[in-house]
Amino acid sequence: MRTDNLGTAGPLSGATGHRFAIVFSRFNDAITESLRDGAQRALEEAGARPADVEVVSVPGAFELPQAARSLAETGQFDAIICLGCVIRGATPHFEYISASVAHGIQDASGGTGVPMSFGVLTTDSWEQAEERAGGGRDNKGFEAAAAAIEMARLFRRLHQTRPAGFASS
Ligand code: INI
Repeated sequence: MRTDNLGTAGPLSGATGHRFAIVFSRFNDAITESLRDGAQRALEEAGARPADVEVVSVPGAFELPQAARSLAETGQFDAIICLGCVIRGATPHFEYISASVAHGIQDASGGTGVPMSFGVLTTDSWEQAEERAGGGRDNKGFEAAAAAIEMARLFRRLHQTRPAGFASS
């Protein structure tokens, strides 16, 4: 079966009854606001209730892991969607910021046990960023939300499933 980038063939589903946080950075806001909109579209398509979606912003991508960890530690969210945009030409710190954001999000997720998806664009140019933040299903915010929904569902199932013969006390 042919699938799109999301690994799915039809509309998104399965978000109802889960709580999500979207954290997006305001640096390069024309791009990151489109990523946020893409993530919100995906959550809505998948049936998430608006009251179950918290949206917060941080100054730049570097701050994403700190906010994502803090959101996870509230215990209120089944998954966290992290969105940002780092453009190579715009900073000599491109490699540092990109790597620290990726590792920071991974550490925050591993440390808290709350799935976090990576919707941070790391591009060579503004044009490349725009291509990934359009109005379609290939918007990287949309894709990051789809991944978060899948992980939220998976984690709930795994945490509800006890191995055969597991003695409950
Ligand atoms: N933050 C971004 O999100 N994208 C960038 O391209 C960027 N550049 O070019 O520097 C950027 N810098 C800010 C950084 O993320 C922090 O907010 C800042 O260093 C304060 O901690």
